[in-house]
Amino acid sequence: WLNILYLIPSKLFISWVETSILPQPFCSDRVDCLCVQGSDVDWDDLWDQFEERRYLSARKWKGGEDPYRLYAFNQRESERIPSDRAIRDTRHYRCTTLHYRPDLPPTSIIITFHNEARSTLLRTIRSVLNRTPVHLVHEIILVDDFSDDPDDCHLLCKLPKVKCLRNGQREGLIRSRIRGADMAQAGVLTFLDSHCEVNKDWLLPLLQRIKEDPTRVVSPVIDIINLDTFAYVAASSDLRGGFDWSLHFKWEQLSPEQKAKRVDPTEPIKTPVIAGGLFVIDKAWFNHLGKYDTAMDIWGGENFEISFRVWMCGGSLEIIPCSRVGHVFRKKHPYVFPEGNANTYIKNTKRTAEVWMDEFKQYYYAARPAAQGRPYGDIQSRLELRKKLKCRTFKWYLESVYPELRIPEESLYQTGMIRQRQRCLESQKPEGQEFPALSLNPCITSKGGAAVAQVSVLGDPGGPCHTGWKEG
Ligand SMILES: [Mn+2]
Repeated sequence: WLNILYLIPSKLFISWVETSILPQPFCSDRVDCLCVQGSDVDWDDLWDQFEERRYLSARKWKGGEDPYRLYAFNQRESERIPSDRAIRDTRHYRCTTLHYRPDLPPTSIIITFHNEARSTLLRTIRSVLNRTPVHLVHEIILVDDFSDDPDDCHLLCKLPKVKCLRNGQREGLIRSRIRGADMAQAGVLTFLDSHCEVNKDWLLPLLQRIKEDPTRVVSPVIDIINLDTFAYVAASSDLRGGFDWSLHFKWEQLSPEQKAKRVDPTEPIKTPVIAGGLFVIDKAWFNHLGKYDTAMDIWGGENFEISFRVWMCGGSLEIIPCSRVGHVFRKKHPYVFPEGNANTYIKNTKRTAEVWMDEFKQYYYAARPAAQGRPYGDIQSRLELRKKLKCRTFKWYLESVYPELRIPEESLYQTGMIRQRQRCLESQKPEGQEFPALSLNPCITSKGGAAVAQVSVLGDPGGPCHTGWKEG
């Protein structure tokens, strides 16, 4: 009778599963939504069940509205482009000749978002499902950080491999990612933004580097999805992540010497910091290193913290030129920071400087005087973590990983007040304006120190130079 079982068409079996245990999303508490999916279900059937048009039309751009208003990219254009559009393979042609081991480990893909455009979020997921070998994606965990409409996320867990977690309050990127990571069942974590499109074979070279050495933390080359047209544009693969003393991230060209050393364009590029949106890390290594600093809010600065920690505590960071993922780079954040954008960035970077930068934090404060005297919470547990992991010093990091970062010469820097009799130069940021305005006001001194708005830095014009300001 075994033979008879073999004769039952598989399609028949699937139909039975569909109608019995499958898969109306279970979202009763309106918080988490874990769809029950049979393991043998045909992807095509799941796609058929997912009503894409209905999902997309519910929150569509309405004619006459500013298409940039909600997401700070062109929502209308995103909606015009199909969720499964083809994109150009932007890798170096040599990448197509590489072979990857057959025993690469599967990964849990974690995508966090807050009020993302449905068309953009869906395209991110669809690109992953279309361009990744099935057996390497254990699951796609969406973490909805308290978006206005819970259905943005919930409806998507009808899709193959997709699970949805919803925060009961706004937590920010950092705590949301930890929540996703803690839920993840695979041994490797892949963090993606919610406005990406992965390119051909993007995952294989990343997993291969981690399989060979799990202390590596690896990023793809991040191609550019144009925020106006959604055109997919190749980024240079001769870039790495760098920063200045104010902890402002920037892409840097490899130096001519570094370029000369690179005989093979498919070779990984060691990078001092990662941009932070997209990377792959071994789950046990992520946990061992202390995940993320959970006291950081919303967005920003966490990429420095994890980058310093990885390098100083025994790992390394790499950009893999044969892995390409497109990302919509925006000019501003589409969402509000409850504490204000600048305040949040200062708090997060200040925690990073205080825990990881040793005596070099003075250059951070010199470059970002507004950070002086700002509250930044308790860092005791992070200091203990650093001690427990026996991490190296920031001096070692500067010498071994980022010797190109110039240490400012003391003599070139002066911090203080610019004073004319009883009046001091003051920088104030008028409400709603991006740049601070200067004026002369009565000098303010509190507890022996100058008011932040009246501290100026005079320094070498090539170096970082910021003036503290007061939010108007
Ligand atoms: Mn992003």
